[in-house]
Amino acid sequence: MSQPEIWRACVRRLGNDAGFAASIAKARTARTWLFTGCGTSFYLAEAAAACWTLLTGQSARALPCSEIMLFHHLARLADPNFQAVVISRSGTTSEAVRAAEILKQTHKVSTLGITCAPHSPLAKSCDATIALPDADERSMVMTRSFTSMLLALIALAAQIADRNAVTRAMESVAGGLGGTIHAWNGHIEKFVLSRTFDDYIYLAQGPFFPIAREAALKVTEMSHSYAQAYHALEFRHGPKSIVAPETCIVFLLSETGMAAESEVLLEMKELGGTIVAVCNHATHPLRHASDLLLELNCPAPEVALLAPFVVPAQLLGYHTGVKKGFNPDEPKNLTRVVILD
Ligand code: F1P
Repeated sequence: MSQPEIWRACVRRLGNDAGFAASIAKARTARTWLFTGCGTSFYLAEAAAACWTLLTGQSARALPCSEIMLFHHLARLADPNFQAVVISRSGTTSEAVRAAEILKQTHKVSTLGITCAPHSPLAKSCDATIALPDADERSMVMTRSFTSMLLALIALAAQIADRNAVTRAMESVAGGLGGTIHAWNGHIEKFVLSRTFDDYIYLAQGPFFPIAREAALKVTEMSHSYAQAYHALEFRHGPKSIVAPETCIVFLLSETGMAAESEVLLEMKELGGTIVAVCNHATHPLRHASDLLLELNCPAPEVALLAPFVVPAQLLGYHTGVKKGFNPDEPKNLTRVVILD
């Protein structure tokens, strides 16, 4: 619930952040980007890579840190003007620190760290680091740390690409979420208490697909439920066989793909699924077909919507976990950081 003000604080802090300034200078010469992290931070890497390409036109991709450790030839790290971004809330995840060291020492790749822990092993390993300590959370589960680090990377891409409308949007999405998060929380709590689901499906396209993957992970971590993410139009090609009233199907609707994604939504409603629609501006068919409609109504470029669009999943996971008698902040089998021997 603190995300609106934390986003404002983090975006304002970037203006005086030495790591941010160093990253802008570095980024002006880079041509190929690799974003990497683990778990939630890997999905953050995927979302950041998509935004990077959309905003700067440069080649950007994402890999889990483990792939840099185990299959670094597949990662094509020898491209000229190569820049790596290593993402880790704790800055101590073994795979993230090892990946940063392999990139820098073995492959001589320039490394930028993004973390909520300024004095962490990751910060020590990288050439430059953007640290957002205000965004850290006590919970084992990443919520505001995910969205704040994502917004910081979108702000960096916008600076490099001189996309001032996106830079300005960082404040407006904080205001947009601030104006609706309490209503969303109430609607989602009521929705969760009035229904029981066997399965949770998140559907999205383009830069929203990594957000769907993070959303599914939130529901799994916080409520010990099985959740999956697919590209919206891919869902027709087999996975839709699972659809039933006990299937909660959440659409994270882009503006670019709204028409095609809405067709899938209407088809899944016809199949009897329970439909949740997350969008910026709803159409009449969406209002009619959705069992729960969460509309942001924020005048912002599409890439600035990624952070607020993950918040409904955080709230759905939280209320579902509480309803099932779990502590959403301490998921079963999970530790706050994965440390390997
Ligand atoms: C990465 C991570 C989290 C996960 C859990 C264990 O942490 O895998 O994504 O939710 O907390 O650690 P970090 O490298 O971003 O600190």
